[in-house]
Amino acid sequence: MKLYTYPDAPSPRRVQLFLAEKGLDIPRQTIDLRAGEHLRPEFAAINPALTVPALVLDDGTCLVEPIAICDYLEQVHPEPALFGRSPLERAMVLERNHWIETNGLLAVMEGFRNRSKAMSDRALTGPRRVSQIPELAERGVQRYGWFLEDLDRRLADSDYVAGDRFSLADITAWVTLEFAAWGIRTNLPETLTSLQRWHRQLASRPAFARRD
Ligand SMILES: N[C@@H](CCC(=O)N[C@@H](CS)C(=O)NCC(=O)O)C(=O)O
Repeated sequence: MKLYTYPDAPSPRRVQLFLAEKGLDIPRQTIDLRAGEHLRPEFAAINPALTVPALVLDDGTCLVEPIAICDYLEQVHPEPALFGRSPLERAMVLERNHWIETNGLLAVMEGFRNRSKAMSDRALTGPRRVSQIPELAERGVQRYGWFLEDLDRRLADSDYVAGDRFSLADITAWVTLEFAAWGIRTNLPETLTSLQRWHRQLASRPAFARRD
């Protein structure tokens, strides 16, 4: 197994936090996105979508969606369980995770990729040139604000994003907040106290305290 990654970018960071929480260390190679290494033919031969993470299995299969990579690792290494421990818990983790991806991660991505100078003809990942839409950047930032308010309300009723147990959904939410801090320069408002409490709780976990 080998993981192609770039630790500073949100999607690979999700997988790396998942691995750290599992206590797994698998061989990895950094693909420097800033240097454009993901656009080179050598990496296109591994992942034609030109994105990281990419997990190449021993039989040559390549998984490129964080949810699929994490699910595979969960099946192969079930402990500690990060997708819940019952059918209902698993459904809640997947439900919340999808909600965070759609309303949080995607909103930040729209905000970042549609206004960053470095992304001027790369508003979407992949091999095609895609122009920026400034209005989409604005809407992404607005949508992220709504996401934070909604997440804060949800966290008023539970310790973690998908209930009383730490899960993949917490990793996705944490990475979304990190991405927003540098990607659209939006930090967590002091007024969102449940979110602040959750954030302190996660920051004390060893996997979250270090960067690798
Ligand atoms: N479908 C994957 C896409 C992964 C993705 O977009 N990765 C970004 C880094 S976070 C990337 O490789 N970007 C390359 C680029 O900007 O061209 C996901 O939803 O996570």
